[in-house]
Amino acid sequence: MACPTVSRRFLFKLGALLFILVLYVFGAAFYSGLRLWQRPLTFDGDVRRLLNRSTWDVVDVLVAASRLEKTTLTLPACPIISPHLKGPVQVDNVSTPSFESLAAQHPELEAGGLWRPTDCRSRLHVAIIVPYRQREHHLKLFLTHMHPFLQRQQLDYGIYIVDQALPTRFNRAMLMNIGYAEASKQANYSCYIFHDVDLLPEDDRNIYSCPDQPRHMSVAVDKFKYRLIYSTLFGGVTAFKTEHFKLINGFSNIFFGWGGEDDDLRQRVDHHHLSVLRYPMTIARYVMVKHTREKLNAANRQRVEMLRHSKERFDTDGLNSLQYDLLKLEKRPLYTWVYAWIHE
Ligand SMILES: [Mn+2]
Repeated sequence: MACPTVSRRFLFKLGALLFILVLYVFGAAFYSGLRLWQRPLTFDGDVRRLLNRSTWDVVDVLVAASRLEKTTLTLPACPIISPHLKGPVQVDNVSTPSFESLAAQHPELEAGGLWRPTDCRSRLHVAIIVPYRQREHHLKLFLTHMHPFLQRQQLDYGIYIVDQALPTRFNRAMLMNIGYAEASKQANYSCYIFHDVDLLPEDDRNIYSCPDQPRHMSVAVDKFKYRLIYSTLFGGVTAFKTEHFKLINGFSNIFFGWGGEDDDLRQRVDHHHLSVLRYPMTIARYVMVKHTREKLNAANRQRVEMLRHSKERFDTDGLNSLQYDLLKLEKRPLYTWVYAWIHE
């Protein structure tokens, strides 16, 4: 008679335990804000973000992993060399489509100007950071050119336009830092490309990736007759692995107006015993869209003097001292708009 009683009690306990466990799992998933029923999850965004957390979020990870979009897990890795590359490409630096018509031409983009291949798993997760102010014409040319360019390279990428509010002087370097800070909150990028808005790459074999050392991308620019104007040049377009950008404490924040900040960045790279890679000049070619220098971007006359003391500031001036007011972050159809106020 004792036997069935014990086993019934045991079953009851087991049932209660299972019930609590199920409640726990669903509660955890609900509390963590996982809106599992709203959209398919992605490995890069959701699961990586969850993996960065700790404690009972392990449950979330398991739940999320089970809900992963089939495509992201079962897709084969993209080939090392994209089959869609064309080599030298025509650069259109004249036409001015409206943002609306441009957006209509790119239904493949996710809001915020994000994209990833659908037929293979990209090897590269790249944020393109573009400092910007009142250069609408340039921005249109840039977006027209860059989306197809980056897609041919089969990148998993996002374009971040970092717009400095008026009326302080333009601070290209600080906008780069802000772009890095904001983009890294959006996704776990492993590679950052810091890109002037007026430079358009002429050859898609110039892969927008981040190798084992920082890379200077804009080696040969038409404005400078496709010559490197000095050997340590590090302006225009540069590529950094996330860990390297952190290591050098990002850009300096104190260069207002034109010039100097790129040389300071180069000094940071050298100081940390990193080297600078470059693609061959035949590939790393760029068109620079013509423009005049804006009033609020006049040459910084102190830049030579400032550069003399760069080294003293590397540890205290950069990502770790970055201060700005984020006025707006908007996921527009063709790019993520980061609108920031900088104190001068
Ligand atoms: Mn320029």
